Amino acid sequence: MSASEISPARVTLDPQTGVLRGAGVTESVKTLRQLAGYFRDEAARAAMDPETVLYRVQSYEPQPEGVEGAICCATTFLMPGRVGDEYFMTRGHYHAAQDRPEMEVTVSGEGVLVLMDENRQTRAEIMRPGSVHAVPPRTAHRVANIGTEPLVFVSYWPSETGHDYGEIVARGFSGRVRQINGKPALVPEPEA
Ligand code: PAN
Ligand code: ZN
Repeated sequence: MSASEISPARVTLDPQTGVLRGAGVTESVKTLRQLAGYFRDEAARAAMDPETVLYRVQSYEPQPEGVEGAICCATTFLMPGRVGDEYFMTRGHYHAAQDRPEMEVTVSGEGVLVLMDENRQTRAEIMRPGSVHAVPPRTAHRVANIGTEPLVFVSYWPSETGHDYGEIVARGFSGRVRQINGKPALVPEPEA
């Protein structure tokens, strides 16, 4: 029997920082300019520096988006801050293949995962280092940073999933994470 080579991983995820490195890792950045219309107080957003970086995402997708055959992962680095009383947050989305779930694992920082089902019922879970969150099928998900340092978390989803941002652009979430009397709260948002 001849020994075959044991090869190193082509991609690494630093467990301390969440940084993904290696062949096929891509990175994207979202600034305040790109989140026009997402926050409750659009005037406050428009008055801030549009080049303010809200979050960066490093992704490792072994198959292209929408093509089955892999599990993808991505680290999101979400900065601390607020637009008015609303904490910095990701855009949020449903999955295009609606029956596909997701998992979030928090690396560092303090956040809130907002989950909205297809009946627009919204609930939220606290994200802390080590917390693991199952996002069920047919559930829109968004993350808010309620802390003072970057919130870092890793997401896992099947490659065939695809992302659907349209419904959130059109109708938003039915609850927003806002600072009320100095503390974060999930506040119901009446539809316009
Ligand atoms: C995450 C998100 C990431 C950025 O990787 O894509 O946190 O949020 P938005 O995509 O909503 O801007 C994920 O949910 N992947 O499916
Ligand atoms: Zn997702």
